[in-house]
Amino acid sequence: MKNSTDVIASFQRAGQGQVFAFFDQLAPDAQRRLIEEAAEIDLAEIERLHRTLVTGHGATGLDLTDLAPAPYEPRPEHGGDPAAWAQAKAAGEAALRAGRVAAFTVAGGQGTRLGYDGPKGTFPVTPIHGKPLFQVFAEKIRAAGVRYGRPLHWFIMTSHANHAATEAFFAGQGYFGLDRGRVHFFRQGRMPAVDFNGKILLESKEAIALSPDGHGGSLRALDRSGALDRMAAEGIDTLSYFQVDNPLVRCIDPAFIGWHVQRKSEMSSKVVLKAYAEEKVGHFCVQRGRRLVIEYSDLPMAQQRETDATGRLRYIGGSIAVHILDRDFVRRMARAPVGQDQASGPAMPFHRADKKIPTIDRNGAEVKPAKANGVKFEMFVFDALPFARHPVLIETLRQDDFSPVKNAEGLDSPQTCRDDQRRQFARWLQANGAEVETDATGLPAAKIEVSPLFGYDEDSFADAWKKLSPTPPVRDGLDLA
Ligand code: UD2
Repeated sequence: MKNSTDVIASFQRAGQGQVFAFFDQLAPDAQRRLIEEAAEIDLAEIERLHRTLVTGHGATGLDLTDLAPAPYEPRPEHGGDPAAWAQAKAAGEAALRAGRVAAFTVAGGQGTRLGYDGPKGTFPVTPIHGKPLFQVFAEKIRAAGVRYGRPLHWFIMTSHANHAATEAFFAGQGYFGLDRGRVHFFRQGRMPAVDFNGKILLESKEAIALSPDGHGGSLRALDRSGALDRMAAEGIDTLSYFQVDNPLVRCIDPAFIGWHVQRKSEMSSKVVLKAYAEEKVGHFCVQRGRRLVIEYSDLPMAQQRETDATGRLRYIGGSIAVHILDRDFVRRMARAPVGQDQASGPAMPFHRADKKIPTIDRNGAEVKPAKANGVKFEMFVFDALPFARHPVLIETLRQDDFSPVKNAEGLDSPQTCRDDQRRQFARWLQANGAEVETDATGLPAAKIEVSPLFGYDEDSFADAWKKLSPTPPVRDGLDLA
């Protein structure tokens, strides 16, 4: 543990002495914890963020000049070259057989919108069995390991709030049949909230108001936790990145991996065509030759609604937060100074969010603010894209890759996600000659669930289905374990 006198002195020098205002009243244990929390904080970074983001001009510090929609590789269905896609797939399969690829899930978020208490990855999602999100990914990763003859490593980023519960969940479920030695959990970093004068806020007399540093913090966390060293030792140079809330994702996608490795890309992303102008996804843009993602909340609505001569949205390429990252690129980004603006160098910017932050007043009494009283800082992983060499953007079909669970009801809810899984199972079955009755949206009448261990994408499904003799009828429901 760091020397408490030194830590306190450094805070006082930085004008942050208020963090220790009640230190003398605390029990030794609480003092130790507060010092540990304080020692996590990079005071120079907080000072810089306050100067640039809190008191700086412009709320976001974001440069929206010279923006244009980013070009991407269209799918063969939309005019892409089928031979190039086939070549990419073969290259990805070779990388998987060579053991160069690992899966990476960011699972540090709180799941607040869903109103679910517990790590989001433990939320049940499949239509018949209600398998939790983590199980769906675990089974896809396990099945891909079998298919390519190389069991995959899986890195999972948690937060301080859900780390222990996540680990306990996996242990309790026997790691869903994965080799325990190939599942790696690590915590993301935290950032303190500050008031509008840049003063670090206390949550209580003995705790700083700390919160997760955003999924962009995953790059630093991969480095700090030793995950990158482990990857290097295992001969892994390619990380397949996806979010915990999206069970439809092809978390191990040979074509995507292939585009990435063939082009020697440092970061690649999947593009989904936006369904409507206001859809809440990031936008792939190009700015003075660099690819970047502008979040829906940052791109002016007039621009989001712009159409071309054919009436199609101009900013049509949406980010569904599915990326491939090169190991050395992650290291480079993780070690670059952060918090500057994008133009000034290889640095991930922070984003500012004004929030109501529960805190205490000068006398130590609780304050539950009715309006925003401070600022939280978060990094977004897609902000690494402008710094990547040879970035590749490929189109994917929403139905194959994206149906997140975000809200308890309505859009992106457990119901819409279960329906999308059922539509996918029905399509796989129909593509292989099975008779499946569906409505106009492709939703099957029968209850269907396909375990990823049976088939986790159209290829693996087709191979497994062919081996069934006779193939089972679907009319009264189908449960392929
Ligand atoms: C994200 C993207 C959006 C779109 C959408 C697709 C941002 C800002 N926006 O929106 O453009 O791609 O996803 O679904 O990213 N997480 C952490 N640590 C954190 C914060 C988040 O691990 O500190 C994880 C979280 O567990 C989840 C993912 O990141 O897996 C996305 O987080 P979110 O729900 O805040 O993202 P959302 O829906 O605003």
